[in-house]
Amino acid sequence: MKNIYQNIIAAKTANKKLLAVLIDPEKFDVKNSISFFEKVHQSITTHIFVGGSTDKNNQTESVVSAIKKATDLPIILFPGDVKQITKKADGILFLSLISGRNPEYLIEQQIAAAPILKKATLEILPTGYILIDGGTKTATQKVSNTKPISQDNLELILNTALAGEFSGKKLIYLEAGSGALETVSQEVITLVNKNLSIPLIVGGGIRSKKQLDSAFNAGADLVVIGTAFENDVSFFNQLKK
Ligand code: 1GP
Repeated sequence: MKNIYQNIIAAKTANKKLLAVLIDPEKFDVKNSISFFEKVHQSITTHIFVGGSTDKNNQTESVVSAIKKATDLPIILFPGDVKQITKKADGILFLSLISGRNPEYLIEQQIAAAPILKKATLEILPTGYILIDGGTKTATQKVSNTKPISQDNLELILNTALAGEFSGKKLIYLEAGSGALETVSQEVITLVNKNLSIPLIVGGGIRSKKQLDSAFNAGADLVVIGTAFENDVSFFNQLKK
């Protein structure tokens, strides 16, 4: 499957909002994938993201294969590191953690990934990844050993996002971190959306339809939800097509 980015742009132009379900390979039970995807398909979900801060048992590839059998939705890798790359997915968020100052996640992992991606047919989606303080120390913060930007520091968030766009990123991802206590605020989303022309992904701590709508209304083009579906698969019932 190609044209993932073109489809995101087309949706943004048409003001059609997108929802990605984030599947963490360490937590996903492949035995339940068919019933899980029955729920997904009845909901407004448009994309499947696969990834986590860690994948200790190298399960990403087998999980992606199982997901592929269960859905035709685009499967996009959201990797915590280079080991989580598998050519079996459709695309990859080629992330740079631009809110951080750790060279490992700014460029080192990307260099290690380059020869693998050169040989794969994954659609590469260059993404400026911005970690925002969600009120708790999340796995992203721990693993990347970087500090999130405070929600109050609007100027730094905006300038970081703009620097991402100007350096050629095709997407900006505002991330409060998986399981965040506070989601990225409407104020932050509105400001970044107003000033950027590339699509905006928002995720971290979204657990209700109200929070999802509020992120969309503020200007998120694509929202990512993981934990809420892991905790309670019936959440899909509130997000029916
Ligand atoms: C984390 O943005 C994603 O990388 C999703 O976060 O698990 O809190 O939904 P949640």
